[in-house]
Amino acid sequence: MILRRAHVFGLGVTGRAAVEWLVNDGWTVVASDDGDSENLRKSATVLRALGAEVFLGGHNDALVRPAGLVVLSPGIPPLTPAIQERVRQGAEVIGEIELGWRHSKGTFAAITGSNGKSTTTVLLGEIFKQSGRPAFAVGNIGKPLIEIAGQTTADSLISLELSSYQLESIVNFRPKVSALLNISPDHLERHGNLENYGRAKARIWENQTEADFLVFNADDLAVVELVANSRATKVPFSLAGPLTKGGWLECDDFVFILPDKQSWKVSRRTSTLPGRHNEANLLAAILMAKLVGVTDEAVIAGVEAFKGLPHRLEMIRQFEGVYYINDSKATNVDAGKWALAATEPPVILLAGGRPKKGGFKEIRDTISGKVKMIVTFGEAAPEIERDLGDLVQVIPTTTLADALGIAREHAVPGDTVLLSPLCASFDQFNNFEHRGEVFRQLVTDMK
Ligand code: UMA
Ligand code: ADP
Repeated sequence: MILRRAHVFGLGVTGRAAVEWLVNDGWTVVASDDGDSENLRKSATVLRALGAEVFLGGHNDALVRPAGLVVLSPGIPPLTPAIQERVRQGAEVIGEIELGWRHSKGTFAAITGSNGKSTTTVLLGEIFKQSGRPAFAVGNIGKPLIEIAGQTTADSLISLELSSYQLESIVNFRPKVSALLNISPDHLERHGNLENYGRAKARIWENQTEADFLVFNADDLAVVELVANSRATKVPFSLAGPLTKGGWLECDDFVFILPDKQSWKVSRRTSTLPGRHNEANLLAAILMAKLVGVTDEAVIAGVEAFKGLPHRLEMIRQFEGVYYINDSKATNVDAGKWALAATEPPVILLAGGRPKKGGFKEIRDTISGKVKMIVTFGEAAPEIERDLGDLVQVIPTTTLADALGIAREHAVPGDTVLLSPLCASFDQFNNFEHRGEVFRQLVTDMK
């Protein structure tokens, strides 16, 4: 018999939601976190009041408490020694997604990829909402699945964003429809190499059968290779040209042929989302909606209603003839490439932050002819200059405010100043939202 005792690792957004759910479900809960900040202490007080036992500053003290179930936060790698100790003790180790899945009802549409996940997840959530059925958009976008598990019913539609971290700790998770949008290098610090990263992403269809669907990007060779081994019914999408089935763009229409041979067209103009990359996101979301039986009317209403997320190619302001765009969510090189492709030249690119493994050379082709200057900030400044400095003028600065100041000095009417940092934000900001908010404020305050 599994002891009704659980150990939750990590007390961020995920851990807190998991502790709350477990306590309410009658479990005896111990929780631990390596950190010991003011915020964590506040969370610990709240969770202790609910009845959980909480340890900060390390996991070891919690390990002496018995636990049959371990629930991981996505940021904690499963090979962490304390978790391996729990495995040795005989505990079942699962991530919060698996916990949420086991205790939810309804139909799951799960989305992964290196870029476009949040946009596609929220867009699909909007379409689901228009269907009139109980609809949710959750997961890596910032809302743990377990938080809404208790509200789901058999007719619920759940749009779920999944990161490679979250997929590492699933067990039986099986969505009705999964989607792999693209694969480009990201999170190699955690996964070691691109192959392991791809393998983690591929777990999204691990438990699917032919009765389920896998929507995938047929233009992305790494994706095509990965999906070859899936048992699910495969439904491709492409921006490159017509397919025999799936979804593609033809002139100004999205065209769909579903596995049941049903075909359908939607005008590209139904959506105001900018750029080619968003056409891929639209194809994926519409296919997923159709595959779970959402009506054409609800799809169109959802696509029309969705105006994009903040920090993704978000136009902040036109000032003195110069456009200022916030794409703070571009935390890797591939996202920046697509952002540049969607932006009218000449562009002054603001890039920097904490660099990821792999360097910046991948963006060279997109820089040429489009970017008139790069202004760098944060830790990545020297690496960006090394990889791109021969192509275009690179001006190093320290902070985002400095970088914006320099960009403004050099911008002339018709230019676009694009914050698409190509890097993580953690050297100078709490997260990409914080970086984007700071940029928005700086731009809004310009006089
Ligand atoms: N911690 C440890 N030991 C460790 C690592 C972390 O104790 O070795 C503790 C930290 O001290 C912290 C807590 O774990 O208190 C944080 O847990 P977490 O990193 O899992 O973060 P959460 O707040 O639970 O947020 C997570 C996702 N974060 C990560 O995957 C890093 C959020 O995605 C997600 O929105 C949220 O769950 C809800 O599902 C963020 C993200 O950056 C936005 N994701 C990456 C991405 O999109 O690229 C994958
Ligand atoms: P994710 O949740 O995967 O990080 P987002 O929808 O938040 O994806 O978008 C992140 C960044 O990637 C944005 O800066 C955006 O410009 C870019 N982007 C969005 N969709 C795609 C796509 N399909 N392919 C490549 N880049 C994309």
